[in-house]
Amino acid sequence: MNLDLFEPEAQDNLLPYDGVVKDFGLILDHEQSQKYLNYFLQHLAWQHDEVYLHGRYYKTERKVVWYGDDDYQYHYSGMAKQAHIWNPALYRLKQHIEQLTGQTYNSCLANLYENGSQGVGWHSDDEPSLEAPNHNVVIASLSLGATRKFSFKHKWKAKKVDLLLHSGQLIVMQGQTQRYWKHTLAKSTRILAPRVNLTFRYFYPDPRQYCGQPIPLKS
Ligand SMILES: O=C(O)CCC(=O)C(=O)O
Repeated sequence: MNLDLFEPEAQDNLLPYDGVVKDFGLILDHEQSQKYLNYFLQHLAWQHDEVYLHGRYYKTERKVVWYGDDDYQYHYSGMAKQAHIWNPALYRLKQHIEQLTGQTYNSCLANLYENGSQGVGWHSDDEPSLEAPNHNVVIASLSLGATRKFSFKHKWKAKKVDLLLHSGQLIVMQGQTQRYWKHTLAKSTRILAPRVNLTFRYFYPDPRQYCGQPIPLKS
């Protein structure tokens, strides 16, 4: 796919304090977003996610897949996941997003919501493997497909920020965002179309290098 891409400027911080979320607006036009959506729906190795919460295993309705520079093992929600080596179209998008955001990403966690009955609950992406020594986690998040409501709530203060994420829109969560804020993708039965979300991240293959605690590996 050889797609021309816009060069948007990031807007000011969408959070009032304790973190930075930048909106780069639409980095793909409608036709480009639709092409990428259809391509990724068909060509990424989607699987239902598995999480271990409160002593029980659950399979999520949404599907996920993780790609990266290497076959990294990644841990979240009590489970170990294995990355696939980059899909070429995903890699090209990663390079473009690196140029736009001035950051480097070595992995991408992709999410597929078949329709509005699927979402993701309140959480923060604060695993040690994503944290640089200064706790700065940078996550570039590109939306493709159905417009969905994405919200932040502060972990300790009564503050909430709601956004609508449109097809082709890029936001970047950085600074102390994951430390102070949780985020969620709300469900809505009125939404019938699929949405793919690509979260480009920098993964630290040996988190023990950056924090004192070893992470127990699950078999
Ligand atoms: O689909 C989204 O926009 C959110 C995904 C998300 O919260 C995550 O991957 O941590």
